[in-house]
Amino acid sequence: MKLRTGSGLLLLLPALLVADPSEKRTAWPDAPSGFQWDKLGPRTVAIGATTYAATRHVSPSGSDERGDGSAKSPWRSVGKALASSATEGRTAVLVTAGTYKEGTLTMQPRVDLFGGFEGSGWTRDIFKNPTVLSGGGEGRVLIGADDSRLDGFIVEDGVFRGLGGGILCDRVSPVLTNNVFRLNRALEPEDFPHESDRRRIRGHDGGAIGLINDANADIRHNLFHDNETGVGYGGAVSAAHDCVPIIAHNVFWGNRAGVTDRNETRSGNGGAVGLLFSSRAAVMHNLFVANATLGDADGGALFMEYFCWPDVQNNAFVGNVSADDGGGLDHQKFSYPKIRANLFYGNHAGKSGGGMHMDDSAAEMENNIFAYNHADREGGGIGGTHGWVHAVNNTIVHNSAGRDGGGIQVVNIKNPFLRPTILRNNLIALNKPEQVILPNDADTAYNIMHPGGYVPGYYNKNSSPGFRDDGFKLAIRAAQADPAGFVSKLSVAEQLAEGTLTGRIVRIGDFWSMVRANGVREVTIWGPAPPADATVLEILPSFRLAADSPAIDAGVYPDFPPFDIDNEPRIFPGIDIGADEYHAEPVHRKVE
Ligand SMILES: [Ca+2]
Ligand SMILES: [Ca+2]
Repeated sequence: MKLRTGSGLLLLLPALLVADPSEKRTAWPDAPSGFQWDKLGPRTVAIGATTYAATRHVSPSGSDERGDGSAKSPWRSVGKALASSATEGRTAVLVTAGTYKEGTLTMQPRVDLFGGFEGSGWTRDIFKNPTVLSGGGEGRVLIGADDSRLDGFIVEDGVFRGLGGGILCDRVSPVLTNNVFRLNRALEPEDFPHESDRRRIRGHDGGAIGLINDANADIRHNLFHDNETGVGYGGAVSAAHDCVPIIAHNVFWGNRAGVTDRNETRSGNGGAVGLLFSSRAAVMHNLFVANATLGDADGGALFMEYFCWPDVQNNAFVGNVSADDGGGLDHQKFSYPKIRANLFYGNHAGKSGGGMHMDDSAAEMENNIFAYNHADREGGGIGGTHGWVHAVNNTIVHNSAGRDGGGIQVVNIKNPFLRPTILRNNLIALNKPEQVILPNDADTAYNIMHPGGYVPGYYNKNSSPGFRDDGFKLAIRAAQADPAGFVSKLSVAEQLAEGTLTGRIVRIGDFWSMVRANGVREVTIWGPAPPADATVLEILPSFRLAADSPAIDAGVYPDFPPFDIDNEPRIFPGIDIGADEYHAEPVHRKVE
């Protein structure tokens, strides 16, 4: 087990304890709580000059033969800089705008690569100076190393018939920050048995990033879009065999798994991220939009199976699609995710679990909001087969299913050793065709279910939820896509209070997104250009409570999460039902 922490104390703990995500919080002392949507995606960061014993320079106008790696006489290739690092201390390699197609680059320990420079004054802006490492559609772009960093690059067109189309990390843990990973592909195995009637056959995982064997990469502030697996898990990122990565503050948009699984063997699970075999990621503060699984596979955005126990916290899963189960998230085969304070809006499953699904697996869920998710068969918000869930203080509203359980549908026939599902203090309302379908032994009490209180269980109330009326529509006057920032600026007719809409989930027809920022008559949303004929921008309700909501102070179950979805405190007695604790004045807890 490798450690990234600077804390000497942790080194004394047994390896098993260090692998627990709660230990990761200790190892990551600035791990933020509460939503942090203003910190999403790539940013231009300053480089600590004193950190480095040597600084090397690379530019398309430089020369590997005549240059010396100085600012005045840079090298031409990144490969030359990687081969010429200082013998002691760290080396920073500064790279100017341009496209570098050098075959597969192997990162080196103690060498940090920084893109986004211009070559006259060597100032940095990763959006103005796009610095592209290209696989040219012919090979993998990078191989990772320990104690190394890749920051401010565009990694594109890596195509490899194996694990990790963009970058492979086999038992190494680089820092990958502020990059764009796009159009990378892990191709299906040469001899993949398409004609087999077996399902879940191992393919090649990780369209952009493949982590394997204790690879504990730090993956933060990146943008992943349009990466794919042919047949394999994790259209953008995969982690298998005891990996403990941080996956935080990233945008995952339009990544797909299983795109060549033509006979639907269900072998490409996890449209954006796939975790396998005891991999316990911290998946936090990410935005997942429009990711998909094909080939009858599960987990439109995030999938895990075989003893994966990640922290899944403060993410937004929006408009993701699975061919089969779990439109937003699916956990299987004795995984045990802790799913806290996430938004699940508008995800779609071809079978069960529009927002989330479980299969032979269990989860702790608190402070999540599930809204507008749909399953073609059962479990519009949450679906489960042979699973268990402990769900406290969630808000599950306006979800729908083709058959049963508009809000929640969980069955368990074959795993009698899993405890009966437990629901407490949840606000489950306005789902169709009904709020919940649960086994008779499910333990439900002290929830609001509306309309139609669930009969088995005690003290479930049937009262209207009383949400704040904060959904509204804006008339779009003009739209301007900014491909470098992967956002679009929408001019709107109405006058807005500046800076009030960041993090709000929006919909333009079938196009889902999130607000990045807003001015008085302008809304910037994430993603590629919205539909050209769009006229209405729908700001969807936040499902926080109104001052007169019957959910306020109605929670009587004492084992509740001490903070709400916004990290505002809950104080017993008088806690509220659902994900939001009502405060007349919003409590802004500043986490330092
Ligand atoms: Ca209260
Ligand atoms: Ca609140």
